[in-house]
Amino acid sequence: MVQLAKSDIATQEVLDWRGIHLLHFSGSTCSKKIRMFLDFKNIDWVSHPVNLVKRENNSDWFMGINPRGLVPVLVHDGQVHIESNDILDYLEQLYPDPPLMPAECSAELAELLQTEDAMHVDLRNLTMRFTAPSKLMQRSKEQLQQYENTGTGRVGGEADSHKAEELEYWRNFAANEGITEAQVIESASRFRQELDKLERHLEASRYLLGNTVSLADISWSVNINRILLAGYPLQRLHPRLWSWRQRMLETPAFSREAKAPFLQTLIAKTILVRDKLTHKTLVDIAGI
Ligand SMILES: N[C@@H](CCC(=O)N[C@@H](CS)C(=O)NCC(=O)O)C(=O)O
Repeated sequence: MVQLAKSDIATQEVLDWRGIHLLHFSGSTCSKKIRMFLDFKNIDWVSHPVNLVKRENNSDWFMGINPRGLVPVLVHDGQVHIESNDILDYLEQLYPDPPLMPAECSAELAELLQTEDAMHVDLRNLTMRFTAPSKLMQRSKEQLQQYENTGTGRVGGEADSHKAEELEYWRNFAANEGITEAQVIESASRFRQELDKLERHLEASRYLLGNTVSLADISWSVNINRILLAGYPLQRLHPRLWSWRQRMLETPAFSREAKAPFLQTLIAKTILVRDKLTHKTLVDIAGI
C-alpha cells in the first residue's frame, strides 16, 4: 500500500479534501483501472483531470501531491494514495460490495497484480512506439531537469528511488529518439510470455480467478486494450484472452473504458498505416 506521509506532500490543500477524489487522465491505463472500479461499484467521486499531454503532471501543484509526477492519485478524506493496484486494493477494502477480491485466491490475486505492475515499462514502450508520436513524447533536458527538481522527492516518508527510474527512462528515450526495435522485441516477448500464463488461467474459468470478475481482470484488461491498440495480435496468439476480453466488454463499466480517446486512436491508426508501408509494425518487428 503506497500512502503518502504528510511530509511528502507540498500541496497541502489536498489534506482538507473530503470524500473520494481522483486525479487522473482520460487516456492513462492506470487511471482507467480506477475509473472502471468506481463505475462498477457505483461510487460517487470527484474528478480532477490532469492533462499528461500538456505535462500538467509535472507542475509544481501536481508534483506537490504525487512527488513521482504520475497519475492516478486517490485522495480519500485527506489521505493521499498512489500506485493504481494499491489504490484498487485500498478501495476494495473500503467498498467490498460487490466483491472483486475472491478470498480463496488472495495469494494468486496479489501475484497477478504484481506481474501486471511489473509490465508497466513494457506497456509504456509499446504505447510510446505505436500509439503516440515519439517527437511529441520526447522530453527536453530542461523538462527533465524541472521534473528532477520539483516535489519533495519523498514517498511514504522516505527518499523515493522511483523518480530516478523515471528520469533514466526518459533520458534513454531522448537519446534513442524514441523506443528502439530491441525494446519492442523485448517488451512484446515479455507480454507474450505473461499472456500465455494468463491464457492458462482461463482454461477452466470465465475470468482470471474463477467465474466472477476480480481486480485482476480490471487491472489486466486495461493493458490488453492498450496493446491491441498498439497492434498486438491477441486473437491469434491468445484466443482465450480474446474471448475473455469480449466477456469483459459486456459489462458497461468496463466497456466504457475500453476505447481509447479519439485522438489516440487516430494517431495509432496513422502510425499503423505508416508502419505497414515500411514493414515495421509490432508484428513485423517482434516477429510474432
Ligand atoms: N505503477 C504506477 C504507474 C503510474 C504511471 O506510470 N502513470 C502514467 C499514466 S498510465 C503517467 O502518469 N505517466 C506520466 C508521465 O510519465 O509523465 C501505477 O500503477 O499507478
